Amino acid sequence: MIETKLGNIFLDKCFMNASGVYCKNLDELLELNNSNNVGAIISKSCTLELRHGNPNPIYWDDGKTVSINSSGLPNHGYNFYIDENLTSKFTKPYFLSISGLCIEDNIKIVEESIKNTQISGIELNLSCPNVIGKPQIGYDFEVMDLILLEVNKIVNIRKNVDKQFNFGLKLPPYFDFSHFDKVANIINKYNIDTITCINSLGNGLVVDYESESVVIKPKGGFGGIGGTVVKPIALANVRKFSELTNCDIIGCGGISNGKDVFEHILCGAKAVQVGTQFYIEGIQVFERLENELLDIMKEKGYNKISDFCGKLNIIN
Ligand code: RRO
Repeated sequence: MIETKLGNIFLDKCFMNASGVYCKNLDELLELNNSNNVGAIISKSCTLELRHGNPNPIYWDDGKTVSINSSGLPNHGYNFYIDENLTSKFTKPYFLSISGLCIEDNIKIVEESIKNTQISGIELNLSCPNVIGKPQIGYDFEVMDLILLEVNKIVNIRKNVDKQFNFGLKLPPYFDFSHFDKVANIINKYNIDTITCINSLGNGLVVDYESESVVIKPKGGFGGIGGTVVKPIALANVRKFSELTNCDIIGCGGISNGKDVFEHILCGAKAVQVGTQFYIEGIQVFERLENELLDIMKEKGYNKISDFCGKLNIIN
């Protein structure tokens, strides 16, 4: 009922974790792999070398509506995530999220990761908001074009022998039609299979009224915003990129119940990733979301995702 395809890769369920949430360590990745309700798994964004990330506290949420994080890209270094001793343990499609600190790092990580035939694809993260001194690539269109040109060449080496390999991007949220057009025009020059919309809304600020203080430590309290508050922005990005590109869209942002999943798919998402609500609720969230989505589909008379994917009604 809720199987889907991303590029040429089949997912028996349309649910994934959002990169960053419970996917840094082996036990976390295995828990995702062993869930009956998750269709594919993705790693924490990785860099060339191990990173400890920013000083605590790096995360805060209000239990549902808003989260803020400034994790600062903590990860074990890319070698950990492409090691065959790790990847051989996975029975689901496994995507490597890559967030190199410079173009050369991204190229090196992509070059090495395409050698591992157990990896189903990469999600190039162009939208980490939390590394001090490193602006989000997704907001610098010239650099974005340059990186995609180089990475696309390398990924094509693998794609030429393996049609099942996915090249995906994770984008920041855009807010202006001219930016949607510019980014889509860049993406359409390359052989990109998926776009994940959206990463957290960069550099928000949450204030604790009682203590008159920020709620996280790094960068004076600024961080990436997630939670249900970002859903309308996520839906707009899903919708726009599904209209402007031929990529399969992975919806991410503001999903806490089956209705949110349904809306993402209605706007054009072929799969969804769950971040804040996964962090709050743990692995059980995927079973609940699946049951809630199935109830909605039954009520509306839909048998499969393609029955309503992208079929948002417009008022004439
Ligand atoms: O690690 C982080 O601080 C982080 C990353 Br890489 C990202 O892509 N998005 C986010 O909200 N946090």
